Amino acid sequence: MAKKKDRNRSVDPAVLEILARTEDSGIETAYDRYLKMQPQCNYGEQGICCRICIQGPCRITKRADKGICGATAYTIVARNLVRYELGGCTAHADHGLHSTLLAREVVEGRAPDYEIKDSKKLYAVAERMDVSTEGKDDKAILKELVDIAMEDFSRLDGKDLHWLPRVIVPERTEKFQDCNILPSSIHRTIADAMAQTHVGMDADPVNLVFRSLEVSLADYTGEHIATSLSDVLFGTPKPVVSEANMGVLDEDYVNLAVHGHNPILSEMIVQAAREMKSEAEAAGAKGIKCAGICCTGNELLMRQGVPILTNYASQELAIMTGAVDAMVVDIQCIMPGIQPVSECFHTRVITTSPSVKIPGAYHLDFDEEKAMEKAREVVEIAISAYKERNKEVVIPQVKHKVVAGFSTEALLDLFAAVNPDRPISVLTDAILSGELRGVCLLCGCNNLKRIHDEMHIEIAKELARNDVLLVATGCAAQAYAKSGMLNWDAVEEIAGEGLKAFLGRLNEANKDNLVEKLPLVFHMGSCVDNSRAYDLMTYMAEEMGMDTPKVPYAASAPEAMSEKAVAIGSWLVTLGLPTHVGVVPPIPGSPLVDGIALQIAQDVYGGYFIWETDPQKSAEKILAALDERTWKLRMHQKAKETYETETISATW
Ligand code: BF8
Ligand code: SF4
Repeated sequence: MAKKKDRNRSVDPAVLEILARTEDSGIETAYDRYLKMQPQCNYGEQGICCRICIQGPCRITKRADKGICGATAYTIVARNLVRYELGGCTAHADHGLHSTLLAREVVEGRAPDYEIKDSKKLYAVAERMDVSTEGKDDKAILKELVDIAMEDFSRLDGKDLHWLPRVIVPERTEKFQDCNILPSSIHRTIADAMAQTHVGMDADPVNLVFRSLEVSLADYTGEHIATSLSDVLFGTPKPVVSEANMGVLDEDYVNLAVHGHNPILSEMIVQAAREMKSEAEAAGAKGIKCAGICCTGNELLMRQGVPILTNYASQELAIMTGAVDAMVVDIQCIMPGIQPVSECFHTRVITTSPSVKIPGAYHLDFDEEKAMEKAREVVEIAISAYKERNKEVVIPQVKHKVVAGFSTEALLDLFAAVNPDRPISVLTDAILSGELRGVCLLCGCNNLKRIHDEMHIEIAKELARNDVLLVATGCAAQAYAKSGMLNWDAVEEIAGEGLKAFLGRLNEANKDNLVEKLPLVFHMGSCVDNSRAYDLMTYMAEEMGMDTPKVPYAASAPEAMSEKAVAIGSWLVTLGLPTHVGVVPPIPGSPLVDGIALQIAQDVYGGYFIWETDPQKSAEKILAALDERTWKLRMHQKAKETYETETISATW
């Protein structure tokens, strides 16, 4: 597919409108900087540039086939890969640990504005973690979960993680023990892997890649802890109706954009905004509208029905509407570019984490002990900025209805209306009968190397036409929200007959509980909520009595960008999924490491990567991967019925 050479690198009409309007404004965004950055360094793109020690940078060329220390291309590529995953794993660990520390404060009574909102989830997590609940109150149960999580972050005694083996099928745990990649603790794995990649340490690419997979499992564990504890503290999402895209802003209101990843702050801000309507009215506004960007946006949409403003690539453009009075950010995926753009308007950028400060932005140290007070301060800043609007407000009138809130629990509830005894069999039976061709998780970021949102949308449409049940998280889910694919109209317009029949049956069975019909794509939440999507895979594997690589479930990250996405992609593969990536990561500089990712991973773990940049071909490859698994399953099923044998080996 030809790369677009101009700055209009998006298929989102709201984004294109703002880009066109600001062509000569002199305001620079990621869309301009992407062009200025061309051509990007080929050595970097291939993964064969090493900056691990300051004898470097060393790059592998025809003339110099080794770095100064003697590291070859395969060592350099593999080592860089471990470092990418470490970046991702530490980010998720930071998020998961923060949730754990907040839970501890709640238990100890030091975070008065928070509480245990979802006892049912608390009991469910306790059961999975083998924590007995008998005779204990909720806080005592939560304390035990906090202790388990804390130990899983910090253990140094070499014993296995507690959390991970309890949320995956036992065959996976055995595989990881056999291959020696089951982490002992999250922080220990991070430290070991960092040490292993120092100059003069590991040169063996296979050993390095195996370590990277251990890092990815530590990453998964951090995400699972984050999601589980967030549900306990803020509630497990259930179906909710909202809207998405720039049109959710309203000139007559104080508009507060909430951006980042962690619901700890944003949940409070939304509550404060609801309570401070009269202050906004006193300033001349009709009220306060919160709207989300990136994964904090997803968290708020899922639990509070807060509209989605936009996703990663277009975060600066939201400010260029002139309607955003404040943008409050917590952690991760916050472009430093938002601050200079905000200076061209009245918009206040407010940072809140000690690890995220941007020169020129207002910094407010968020403190869980005084959460509501701090949240009110943020809202006050937005209200006072509203009074200082100094430019014409131009809001693209683009927005779509969104039906979201599909936690794994919410999906199982939908299935339970059809089959209360074995809810998950509603999904697995639909695959075995041929009604559905499988499940695909659509996830990951925006990457300016691609046309913003284009590949997310095209792949999803093609898979839906071919009867694949779609679940989505992260910026991918926001691409669907913004383009009108998270509602029933999209089902009518796009879904194949099988998918339509399946969703129709669920609608019918749930008609007394649903306010809106089901969407084409099920929004499962933020990027840490990929753990929800994988829980679904685990339940399917349990129902079918087999290891995950036999389950017709694939993943796709069409615009992967962040180190977190690299870590997620790696655990998806390690946990048994064919995983498509639409941006070739910096690996091909070593055919050996590339071969491990594309082929050897499959031989060992059953999951594997697919690099494909063309949307149509990507969809075809994902369908082929699903069909291969479904075909085998049906053959086994037939053999079982004909010869009355057991299903052949459950393990991979
Ligand atoms: O954690 S999808 S750009 S916002 S990294 Fe970031 Fe990527 Fe978006 Fe959410 Ni995930
Ligand atoms: Fe060069 Fe080796 Fe140092 Fe890397 S570790 S920068 S290859 S000398």
